[in-house]
Amino acid sequence: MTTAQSPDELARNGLPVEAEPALVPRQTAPDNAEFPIQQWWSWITPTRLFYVRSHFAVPALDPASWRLVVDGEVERPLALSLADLQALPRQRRVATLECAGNRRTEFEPRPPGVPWQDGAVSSAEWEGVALADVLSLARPRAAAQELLLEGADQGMVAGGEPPIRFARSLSRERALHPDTLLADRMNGDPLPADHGAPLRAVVPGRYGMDSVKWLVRLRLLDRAFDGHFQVNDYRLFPPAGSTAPPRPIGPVRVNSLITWPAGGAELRAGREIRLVGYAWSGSGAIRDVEVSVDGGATWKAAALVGPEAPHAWRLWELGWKPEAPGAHRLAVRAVDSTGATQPEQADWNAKGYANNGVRRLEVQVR
Ligand SMILES: Nc1nc2c(c(=O)[nH]1)N[C@H]1C(S)=C(S)[C@@H](COP(=O)(O)O)O[C@H]1N2
Ligand SMILES: [Mo]
Repeated sequence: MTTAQSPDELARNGLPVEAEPALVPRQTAPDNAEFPIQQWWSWITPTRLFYVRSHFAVPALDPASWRLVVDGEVERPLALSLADLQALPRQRRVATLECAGNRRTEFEPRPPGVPWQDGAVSSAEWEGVALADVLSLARPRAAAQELLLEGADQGMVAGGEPPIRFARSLSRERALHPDTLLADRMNGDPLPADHGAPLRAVVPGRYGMDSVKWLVRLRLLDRAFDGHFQVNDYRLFPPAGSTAPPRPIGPVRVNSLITWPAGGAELRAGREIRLVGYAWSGSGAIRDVEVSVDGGATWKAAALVGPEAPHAWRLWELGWKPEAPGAHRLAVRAVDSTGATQPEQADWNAKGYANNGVRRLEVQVR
């Protein structure tokens, strides 16, 4: 069983791959880039290939003078240094992060926003401390309903002045969940600047925006946070002209992708290859992955391979020997342990979030 494949190993699979996979830029200043999902298949995404989604320029933070302020509805306001945090019990979790805008470009018509294809998703081993342990030092009051997480990064947003910081709130329950971390290490190394150094939140099961990077403040609130990134962004907005209220995005939806072959690949008739890919869900384990090589007429169960963890994606694979020359339409869909599966097409929404429609692509057999 192979769970990580270098370009050489992939080429032996009969599929053309780049020699040096690299992040795929989708926007510059600030830099936003995708994991090259057609070029790499492993449970843990190498840090240099982990997608980057930043609303503003990366803030320069000096780890020596950096402090994490904990205030608001607490008995004991705090300003913690990195050393203070590192003295708490250490935790490690493998968790997948997916940007809510992943697969936005597959919506028709295409909503505005970073033009993500399907690589705004990656997995890493995060190391740090439980957010609950940090909060218990500050002793939240009974009135505390939400936890506001503030990043040090700031900039202007449409329709607003002065510059604002990136900030998101979590329910009290989610903030105290034992799997919600404040991470200072990623894949065994100190957290890199792009991914939130010196400290970021990692909120498994939720879309990426809750995993606030460059954390500088945790503020307990006695009411619902109504800042820009909570109410003007990151909700499912109806089409223009509709009076329907925006809906919450909710947990990461069950989703799956085909790594190989890529759309447009040329395969040889009579030669067996392995179809491989990823499947994940924010609500439970992946129970099944089904693959079709005939446009969705028939489906076969793929094998789930490699390691598993409660908040991490699963690798899948399926052998296939294409016989008939011509175009073949491939499709993949996953089912999670709650029984949730992928819709033929996800509901269109004005900002293009949470697209988990059945993934389809076409390959040529010669
Ligand atoms: N401070 C801050 N935190 C942030 C963001 C940001 O712009 N600023 N982007 C969020 C979004 S939308 C996503 S998808 C994830 C991406 O994390 P990554 O860049 O490590 O992949 O970070 C989240 N945390
Ligand atoms: Mo995101």
